[in-house]
Amino acid sequence: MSLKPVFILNGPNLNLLGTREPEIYGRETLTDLHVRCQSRAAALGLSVDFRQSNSEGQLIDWVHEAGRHASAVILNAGAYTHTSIALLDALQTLSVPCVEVHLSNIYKRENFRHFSFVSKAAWGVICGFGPKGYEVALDVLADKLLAPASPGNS
Ligand code: CA2
Repeated sequence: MSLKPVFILNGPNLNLLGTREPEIYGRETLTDLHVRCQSRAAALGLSVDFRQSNSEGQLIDWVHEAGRHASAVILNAGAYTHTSIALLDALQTLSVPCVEVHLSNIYKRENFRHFSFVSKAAWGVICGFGPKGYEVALDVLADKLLAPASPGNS
C-alpha cells in the first residue's frame, strides 16, 4: 500500500518569496520551492501536497485534514509561528510527525521571532538553511516513515 502524501504547509506572506527581501529569504519563488520539494520527495519515494495560505483558519483546517490524509506535515507557519495558540492546539491533535521549518535563522533576528508555539508540537525544527531546509525535512521524514524501526528514529 502506498504512503499518504507529506503535507507541506506554508503560512502568511510566503507567496511573496523571491519577490522581496531576498537578503533574508533568498531569490527562490514559492513555485521553485514547490518543484524542489516535489523532486526531492520523488527521489526519496515520497509524495507531497504543497500548499500556502495567508489565513490562520485555513492553515488550521489543513492541519486537521493532515490528521486524516497525510503521513506527515512540514510546516512553515510564517509569523503565526510566534503568535498562534490555535495552530498549536490543532498540531497537538496530530498523531503524524510534524517538522517545523523556517527559511531564515529566527534566532539571529528580532527577539519576537525567538519563540515558537509550533515547536512544542513539532518532532524537530530546521531553520536558517533557506529552501534546503525543506529537503532536509523530507530526508528525516523519509527515514522515519520508510524505515520506522531503525535506531534513533523515534
Ligand atoms: O524564516 C521563515 O521561514 C519565517 O517563517 C518567515 C516568516 C517570518 O515571520 C518568520 O519569523 C520566519 C515571514 C514570511 C514572509 O515571507 C516573505 C517572503 C518574501 C518577501 C516578504 C515576505
